[in-house]
Amino acid sequence: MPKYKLIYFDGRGRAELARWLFAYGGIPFVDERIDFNDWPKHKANYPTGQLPVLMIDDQLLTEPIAIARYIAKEVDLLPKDNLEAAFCDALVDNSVQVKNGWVRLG
Ligand SMILES: N[C@@H](CCC(=O)N[C@@H](CS)C(=O)NCC(=O)O)C(=O)O
Repeated sequence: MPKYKLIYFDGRGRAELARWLFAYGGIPFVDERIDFNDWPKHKANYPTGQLPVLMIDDQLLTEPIAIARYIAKEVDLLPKDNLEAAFCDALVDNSVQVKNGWVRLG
C-alpha cells in the first residue's frame, strides 16, 4: 500500500471527505495541517497554490474531488458498472455545485 499524506489547513473544509474515505477504508494516512497564518510561506510550494493536496508516496495529487474520487476507488466504493459510476459522479458534481452556491452566499 502506498504511503498517504493529506495536507490541508486545520479544519474540515475541502479535506474532510478524503479523511472520511480513509477512515471508511481503514487506510492509515498522515493528516498534516498547516496553520493558515503560515500559509504565505508554503503557498508557492504547491502546484495550484491551494490545498488540499494528497501525497501518494512521492506523487502529488491536487483538487479535493479528484482526491476523494481516487480514495473512493482505492476503498472499492465505486460501482464497476460505468453507468452506475456515472450516476455517482453526477450526484457528486451536483452536490459540489450546491456547495459552491452556498459558499458564494456565505
Ligand atoms: N480548486 C479547489 C479549491 C481549493 C481551495 O479553494 N482551497 C482553499 C482552502 S478551502 C485554499 O487553498 N485557500 C488558500 C489560497 O487560495 O491561497 C476546488 O475547486 O475545490
